[in-house]
Amino acid sequence: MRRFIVPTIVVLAILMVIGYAWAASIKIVVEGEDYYSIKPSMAKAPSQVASGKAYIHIPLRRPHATTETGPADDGNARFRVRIPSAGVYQLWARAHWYDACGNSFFVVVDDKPATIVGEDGTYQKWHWVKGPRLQLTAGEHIIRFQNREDGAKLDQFMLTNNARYVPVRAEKHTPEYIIKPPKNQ
Ligand SMILES: [Ca+2]
Repeated sequence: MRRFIVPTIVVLAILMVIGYAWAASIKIVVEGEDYYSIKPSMAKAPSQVASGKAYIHIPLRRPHATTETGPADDGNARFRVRIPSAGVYQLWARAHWYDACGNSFFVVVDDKPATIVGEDGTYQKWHWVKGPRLQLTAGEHIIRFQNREDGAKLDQFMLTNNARYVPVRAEKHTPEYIIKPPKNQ
């Protein structure tokens, strides 16, 4: 009988570990247009190719800034996100950059110092950009995407506690984690 009990326990233990890892893997996907509040020059725009048929962006200025002169304003979008359990979350942004002078946002989480998302070399194409790793407590957090350069667009962003996950296409958004403003506001 013992011959069977030991392997059974091992198999059950492995299944429990797999189950725990599966259950503990959290993906929070927020559409750029699901902001709680927005301040110009950040603006919402329609799109046939963006997820949810919309994105937010810092519209191109004429003339487009061709040097790293700093943003013209503090236009931003604020998101209220409910984190289900405390942990380290990787931020990803599904972005579309105009050029080397239009390829980043500031990201501010709660009252922490701003970090930069972007500065990569993929232009004129929606793609996922790896952002900072964030230590987050369970509960509500405010995430702000803010103007750093004109010509930067945001379709979605994602927070995941699965450090190995690399998004490729647009992700299915998860409204259960997003706090929306009351209607008629
Ligand atoms: Ca979108």
